[in-house]
Amino acid sequence: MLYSFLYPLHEQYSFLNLFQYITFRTVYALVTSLVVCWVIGPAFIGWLRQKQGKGQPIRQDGPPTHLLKQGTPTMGGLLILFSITVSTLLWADPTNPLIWMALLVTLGYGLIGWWDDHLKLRKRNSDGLAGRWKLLLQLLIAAVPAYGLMMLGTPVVGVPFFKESWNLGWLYGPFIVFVLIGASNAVNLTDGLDGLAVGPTFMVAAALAVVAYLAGHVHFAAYLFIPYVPGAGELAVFCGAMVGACLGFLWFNSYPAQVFMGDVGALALGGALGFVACAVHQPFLLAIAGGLFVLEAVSVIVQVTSFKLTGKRVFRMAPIHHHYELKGWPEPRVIVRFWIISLLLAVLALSTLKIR
Ligand code: 57M
Repeated sequence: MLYSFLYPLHEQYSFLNLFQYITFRTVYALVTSLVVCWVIGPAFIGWLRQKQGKGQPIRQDGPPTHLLKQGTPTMGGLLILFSITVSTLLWADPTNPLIWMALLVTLGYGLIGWWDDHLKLRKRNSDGLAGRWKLLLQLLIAAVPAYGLMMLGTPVVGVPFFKESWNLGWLYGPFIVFVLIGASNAVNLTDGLDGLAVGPTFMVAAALAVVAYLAGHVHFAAYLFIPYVPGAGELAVFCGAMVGACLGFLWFNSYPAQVFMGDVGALALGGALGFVACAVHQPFLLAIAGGLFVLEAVSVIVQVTSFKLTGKRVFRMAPIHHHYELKGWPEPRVIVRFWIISLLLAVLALSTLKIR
């Protein structure tokens, strides 16, 4: 919005020329969402705690250390979504359809998560929304940006380490839906320790901000042999807002957490990462940068499959972060070591832009 109102005045006030630069608006989108979290976070968390009473229902069959978390409020993801939305509307170009699709996915998946969290709190258990309804709603919401991206551009995706892109044709639509749902649920599964999901999320969002900027720049895209996506640069501003919101939430979610993000946050953030990756035509880069989320989801698939086929578990408990908890690693050690792996994967993902 500031771009639309202030940039046109740059002839009278030359410093407003800054607003044309995506890098400038990305940095201040990050600062804005971070400050919004700092300013309203304490009061909002106090309100959640007062409203939720016993807070997040803690499962009895989880790691014993988690029972100490009883009383921690959930749905802190509402703070993340509010700061992302305010900052994006302030700093991004509102005439760019990719921005509105990104907000649709983020807020739409957030709404699904809110309903799930609401049911858990109302029923005082960790069941929430039935898996089939959650999946159906995620699919219906994903279909809209999938159609939009199919209409906006060509169905090509970048392939790490190769100069050639793959043309998926009509398959790109269903592929986008798969990426959105997969990323959303992978982040959701990962959100099982204090800061474990929000840390890697800001790292992946920062990497995607760089990729979006490069993909939206005709010369950089040509130089790097990646698909040129007109208008993709604005998604760097959205990613900047995500990074700031995640850092701001981490301020309160770091161990020992004062608040959990809830499905309202986890599903939304995962959907947002999935959408940006597809919008810049680099979904495979997301699989690398978001490799921790992939690892967490795969650990569940392996565990459930093994148990169903052989009656034996591969891990002490899935997702894999619980396995290390039950091995005796203190929670902060699991969290920070997983962050280190996530940071390494984000950097490696960016390096693949040059290695091809
Ligand atoms: C999402 N939710 C956390 C919090 C957060 C199929 C199976 C793998 C599903 C999985 C599951 O239930 N996943 C749901 C993970 C929960 O966190 C809430 O949920 C939101 C995210 N969706 O924002 O509101 C608990 O995680 C802990 N937590 C923190 N700090 C945070 O910042 O400590 C969360 C955020 C919170 C809190 O304790 O209550 C969760 O873990 O449920 N199931 C599991 O993850 C369970 N694994 C399992 O059953 N494994 C089986 C089979 C099915 C694979 C096995 O290994 O044999 C574990 N989780 C729990 N108890 N809570 C183990 C049992």
